[in-house]
Amino acid sequence: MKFNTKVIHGGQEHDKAYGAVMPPIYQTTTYAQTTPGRHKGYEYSRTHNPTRNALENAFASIENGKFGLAFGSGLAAIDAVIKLLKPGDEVVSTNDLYGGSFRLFTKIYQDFGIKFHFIGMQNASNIEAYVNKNTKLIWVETPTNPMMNIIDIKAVSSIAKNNNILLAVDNTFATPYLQQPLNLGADIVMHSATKYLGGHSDVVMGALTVNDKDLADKLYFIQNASGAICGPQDSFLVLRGIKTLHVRMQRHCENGTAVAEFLANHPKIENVYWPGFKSHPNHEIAKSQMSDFGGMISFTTKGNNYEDAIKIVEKLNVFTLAESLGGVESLAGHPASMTHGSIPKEEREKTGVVDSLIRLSVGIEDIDDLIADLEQALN
Ligand code: P1T
Repeated sequence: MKFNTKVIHGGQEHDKAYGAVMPPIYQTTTYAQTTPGRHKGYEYSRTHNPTRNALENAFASIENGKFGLAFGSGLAAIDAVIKLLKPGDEVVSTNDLYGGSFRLFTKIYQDFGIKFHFIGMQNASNIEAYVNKNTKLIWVETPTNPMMNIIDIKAVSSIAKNNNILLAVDNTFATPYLQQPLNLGADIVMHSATKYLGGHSDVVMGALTVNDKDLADKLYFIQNASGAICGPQDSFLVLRGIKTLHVRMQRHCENGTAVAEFLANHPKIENVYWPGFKSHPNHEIAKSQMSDFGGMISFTTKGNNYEDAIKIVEKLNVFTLAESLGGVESLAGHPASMTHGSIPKEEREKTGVVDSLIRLSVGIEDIDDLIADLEQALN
C-alpha cells in the first residue's frame, strides 16, 4: 500500500460488531468476562481499548513500522522511552530540541541518575566523542525545534548500530509524509501527535512506533504499568486527522515554501531557518531523507531586537500567537519566552534561540492572506 492509501486504510478493519466503516468510540473502561480470564481480547482500557488499538495500528502503518503505541501526550511518549533506561545509563541528545523534552530530561530523569549530553549533531560524527559503554540511547529531533537543523538519520543510525545503542527520532516536525525514520535505521519513532498527525489543534497526544518485537513488548509494558494512555474519544479524533495528513502536508509544504521565500526576500529579515533553502547547511541531507521541506520556519529580524519580535507577533492577525504547531491554522510563536522558556538563556542562545527569534507554523489557509498578514506585521 502506498502512503496516501495507508493514511486512510492502514492497519484498519471494519468494526467486527456491526461493520461500522469508521472505528466506533469504545467509551468504556472495562469489558465483560464470562468466567475469570475469558473475554474477547479486552479486559481493561488502560491496557487495551479497541479505538486506541485502531489508532496504534494506523501509527505503525504510516511509519512503515510493526508496532504502534499511543500516549496521553508527546511528553508521555518520550517519558516511556526514557523508562527503558536505568540509573548510570547515558543519553546523547540533539542540543536543539523542544524545551519540554529538555525539561523532562534535565529536571526529572537527571535526578534519577541518567546522564544526558546535549550536542550539535549536524555533523553526525560529533556523536562519537560522547559514546561510551554506558550510552544506551541517542535522541534525535530532525528538523529540530525551533532552529530547523537537519540531522542525518542514516549516519546517526550507523553509529548507534556499531555501538549497540538505541536510536529514537522525534519525527513531529517532518511527519511520516515527509520522512520515515524506521526506514533510515531508527529503532523508535516518536511523535507529538498533538501536531500534524491530529492536525486540528484539538487533541494532545503522543505516539511511538517500533519494528522490534522485544522493544515493543517493553514499551507496551511501560505504557500499561505507568498508565499515560490517551482516551478513546481522542484516539478517534487523531485517527480522523491522519486520514487527511497527506493532503494537509502537501499544502503545508506549498505554503511553507512561499512564506520562506517571502521572508528571505524581505528587507527587514536577517535570517530565515528552513531546510528547503539551498543555503541551509544540511540542505542536501534534507533532500535525501525528506520528500519535501514542510511548513515550519523560524526567522530573526535585522538588529536582533527582542522588542521588534514581540511587536511583530502581536501585530499578526491571520497567524495566531500561540504555543504548538502543525494544525490547519497558522500559528506564530516566540520560542525564547514560550516553547523554549524552560531552557536556560545561555544554553538556548548557543543553538540560536535568541530573543529576536520568531517561529511560524504555516497553516493551509490561502497563501495570499498569509503573506499579506506577515507583510503588514513586518511593516
Ligand atoms: O506537547 P506534547 O504533545 O506533549 O509534545 C511535546 C513535544 C515533543 N516533541 C516536539 C518536537 C514538540 O514540538 C513537542 C511539543 N511542542 C510544542 C508544544 C511547541 O509549540 O513546540
